[in-house]
Amino acid sequence: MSKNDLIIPKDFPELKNDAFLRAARGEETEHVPVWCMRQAGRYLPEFRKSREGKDFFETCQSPAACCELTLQPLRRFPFDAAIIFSDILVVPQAMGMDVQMVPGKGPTFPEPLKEPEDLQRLRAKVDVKQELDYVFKAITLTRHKIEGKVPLIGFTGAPWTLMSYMIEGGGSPTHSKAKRWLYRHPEASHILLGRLTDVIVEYLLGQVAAGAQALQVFESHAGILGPTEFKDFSLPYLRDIARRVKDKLKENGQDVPMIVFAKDAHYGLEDLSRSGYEVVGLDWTLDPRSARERTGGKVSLQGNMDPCALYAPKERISEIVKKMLEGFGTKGYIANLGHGLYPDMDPESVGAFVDAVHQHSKLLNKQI
Ligand code: 1CP
Repeated sequence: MSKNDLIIPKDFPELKNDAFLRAARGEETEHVPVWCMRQAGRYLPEFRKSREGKDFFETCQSPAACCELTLQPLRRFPFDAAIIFSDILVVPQAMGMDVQMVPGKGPTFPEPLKEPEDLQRLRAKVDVKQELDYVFKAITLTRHKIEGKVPLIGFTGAPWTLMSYMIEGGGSPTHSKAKRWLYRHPEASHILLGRLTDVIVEYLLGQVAAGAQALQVFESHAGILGPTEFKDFSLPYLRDIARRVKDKLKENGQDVPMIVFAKDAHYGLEDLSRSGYEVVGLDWTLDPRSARERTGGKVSLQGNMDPCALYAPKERISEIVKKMLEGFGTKGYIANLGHGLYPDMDPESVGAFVDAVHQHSKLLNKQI
């Protein structure tokens, strides 16, 4: 195979481990599949070495670098899925905003949106194929290089989460600038959320065309909204994304499972379970049994161990995992953390987590 063939999205190697895809569809699996949010991240020394001295978004724009970073955790741990290395903020960049990764500070927008007039600064028509082609190339290359070991997940930020970064200009404890828009400029907020939704739909479809086998939508800032604002400014767009992506894929005879992860949206769990996604991702504030009851077996669930439980000794990690598996049950369940791994976590603890999920779920399956 020549180098160029690796960026053509066809003739991908056959998938060997489909446990993640089957669990996403609610089917039985021999073991519960497991992956970790931020599994390609700074807790791995090889990740820090690859990233050393390189600009974050330049790395995101290099398909070869994204492929390498995506594959690194798979060389260490028997994860059942990989997530493409990228960032949610590539979407505001594609819409014409400048975003820089400032070491020690995180993502920064030098010129955030301040007032509704600033929407004029965004590109009127976003050529998703052209602007985000580097992500599509990274997905295609990785899909070839992963050699069918596990499925490759594509992702995006959800409209509200992206809107909040575009207005705040970076991370924020209160998101009060972005929430000010919701209360003061509801119409302009809906216009922005609608424009983000249009780009996101095209972006996700492009990721599937490039080779993504599942899609996760990160509504990381759901928890900053209350139930009323969530129903008004987040949920309709999450639904719209699932419906439009699924309709279009169906037209092409395709179907990929979609996961919605709305962090801290415990108030919206019932709504999320009816929002058109196969899987609902949960943060650690939800009890597994009650999450199953509240979602009525309609969707598969993903999550939700407290990431900080990885600071516990290995034996304790194993006990926590066992309890989590008993709570969720082993069918229609994908094990994960309730949020991303932190940079100071010990890779060995991540290995202990993955092994505990595989071991306990096989044992629990035998007891049924
Ligand atoms: O150089 C570095 O290592 C910087 C740290 C880092 C990494 C590893 C950032 C900066 N982004 C990423 C990669 C990334 N981001 C992935 C890919 C790989 C993987 O998960 O294994 C994914 C899925 C994301 C998604 C992402 N970026 C989210 C959603 C998930 C979540 O954490 O809730 C969010 C909110 C971001 C924004 C972002 N990017 C980076 C940081 C530090 C942040 C958070 C900033 C803040 O709000 O304070």
